[in-house]
Amino acid sequence: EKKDINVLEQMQNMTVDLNSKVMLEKAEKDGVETMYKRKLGYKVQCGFGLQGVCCRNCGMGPCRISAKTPRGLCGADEHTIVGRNFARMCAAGTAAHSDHARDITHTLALTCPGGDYQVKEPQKLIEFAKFMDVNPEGKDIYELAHEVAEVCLMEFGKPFGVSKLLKRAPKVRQELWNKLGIEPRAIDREIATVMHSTHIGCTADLDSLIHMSMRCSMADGWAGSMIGTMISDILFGTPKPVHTEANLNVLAGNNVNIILHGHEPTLSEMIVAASELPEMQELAKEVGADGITLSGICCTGNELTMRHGVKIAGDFHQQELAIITGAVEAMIVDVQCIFPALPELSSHYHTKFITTSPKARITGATHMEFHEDTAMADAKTIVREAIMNFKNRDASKVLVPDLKSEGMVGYAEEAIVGQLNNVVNTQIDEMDTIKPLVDVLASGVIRGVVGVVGCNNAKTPSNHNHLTIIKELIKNDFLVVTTGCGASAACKNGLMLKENAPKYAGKGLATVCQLVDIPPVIHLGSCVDNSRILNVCSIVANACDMDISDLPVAGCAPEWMSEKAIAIGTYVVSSGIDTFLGVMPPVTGSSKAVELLCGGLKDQVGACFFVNEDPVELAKMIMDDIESKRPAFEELY
Ligand code: SF4
Ligand code: MSK
Repeated sequence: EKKDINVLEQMQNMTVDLNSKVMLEKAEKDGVETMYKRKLGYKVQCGFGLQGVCCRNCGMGPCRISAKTPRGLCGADEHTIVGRNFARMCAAGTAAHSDHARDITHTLALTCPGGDYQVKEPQKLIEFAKFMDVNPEGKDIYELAHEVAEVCLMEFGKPFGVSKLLKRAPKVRQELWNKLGIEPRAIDREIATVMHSTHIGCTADLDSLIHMSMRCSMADGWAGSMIGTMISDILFGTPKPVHTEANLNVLAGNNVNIILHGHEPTLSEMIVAASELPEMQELAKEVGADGITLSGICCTGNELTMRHGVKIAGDFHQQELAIITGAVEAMIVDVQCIFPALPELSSHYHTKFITTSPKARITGATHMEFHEDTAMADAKTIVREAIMNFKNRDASKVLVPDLKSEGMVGYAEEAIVGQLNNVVNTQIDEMDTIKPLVDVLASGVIRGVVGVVGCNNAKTPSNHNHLTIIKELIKNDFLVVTTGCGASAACKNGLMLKENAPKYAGKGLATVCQLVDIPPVIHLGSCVDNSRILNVCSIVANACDMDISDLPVAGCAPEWMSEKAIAIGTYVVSSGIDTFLGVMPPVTGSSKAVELLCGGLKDQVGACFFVNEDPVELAKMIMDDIESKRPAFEELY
């Protein structure tokens, strides 16, 4: 008995989310396992892995670098092994984001009048077509959509030239990338190049490995993610500020609860449409429910909340806890960040765990494959399956914790800039329009803008770093923009409520929030939407005739865990934005890698990584860094 209490307390100490603590207690009572429990089993994690000095890139390995074995069997030293492992993380992250973008682009190619997928933002399509050198003159909007899709798909595998999308960046930055040789070519080519060059017997030079990591990650941020975000807006609409609620209490008592988890909006948008059909609503009533409640986890949650106000059930670390409420009829997943533990966990409750993508099948799941060309029919089948499962809910197993918070979400570039100009959805390439944003920055009313983004990591208590850093920043008049699970953490804790600006924000920021009616923490969307941050930075830098590295901005991933986050951090640094991490990447086994990533890159691209596991200290480092840039920025402006 004593031991159990101890275990529970230890698990509860691994999160600051009060709902999560309640659900961990229920997990113990129900006798089910969660990530928190498994983490307790990992008393000591592998030191070689933590330092990035384990190599298994060939069958002679694994080789692990230590004082006794300073080289792998092939002679690779710690710098080569760490560099190769880092590059492969960047390649995996780039592949994930960009493959997501590829699917969205294929969906654009499927659009037709009256079809399941249509062009919701024709004007944005026309502007994007021009940007991609496609002439929209005299073309039907669907003819144009198909042509743009083809041109974008070429960005994945074109044989010659660098990414077309780089021209969004300030000229001076483009020239720097060119000089350094880190302009990404075709997206798939950059991923393949990293995989090839990190094969046994290829690159054994740290500088070169980090350079190819940067070029590959740039293919993520400036090409793959940029395309993913742009085409999502064209297909599903540019997000506009909308009210939402967040945390597990959004699960409704007598409704059919469907949770969408994963990343790609092609599936989830169709599930939203299917669940709103009268036939589905009626079916829900027939089975004894009051209605259907959709909610989201991870980036699908962000995509849906910012376009439809669909509620956020939770973040990455709450995916198991949602099922443990016993109130979820179906968890529908597509790709990325989905725990393989979920099918087994679901089997203890009535929850149907449904995989939909051939790219992410999980043993034990109900697999109901979703195809874009039969999208609505597939979505209806899946929603029906969830509704029919309502009768299996066991009231004795249900416990929905009490807390949720409200917030305003869905600030795309247009809304951020437009709202500061008091006009939503305006054109944003004119200095006139962007001037209010630059003015509040230059005057120092807002000291800087920080993108606090990314995951939850079991190396830190869930949400603790995110919340500590965000609160420190806004208290000191730094505006925070956020995406991914960081955004969920902020929303769950009331930081996206305009009314809370006076409570949490410093005087300058609170005044701006009140004047232009924005919350102190701005919801920018999902992980691929970090490309929106690049976009806004470019617009501001171009308007001020500066480089991105001159701006009083920073990136921060306080609880990063995924390979995508490493790719994001690397493209953000390559774009000239200092990036602050709350968890050390697996590079400490190479002193040269640490020196380069956390210092040397500054001389090359004007930015580098900073790492500190204490969130208060990390926040201070961010603020000091931005303050050190302010005099030059003010002078330039
Ligand atoms: Fe060992 Fe070299 Fe093979 Fe890596 S590539 S496993 S260091 S022999
Ligand atoms: S979902 S990548 S845990 S932010 Fe995009 Fe959250 Fe990180 Fe997955």
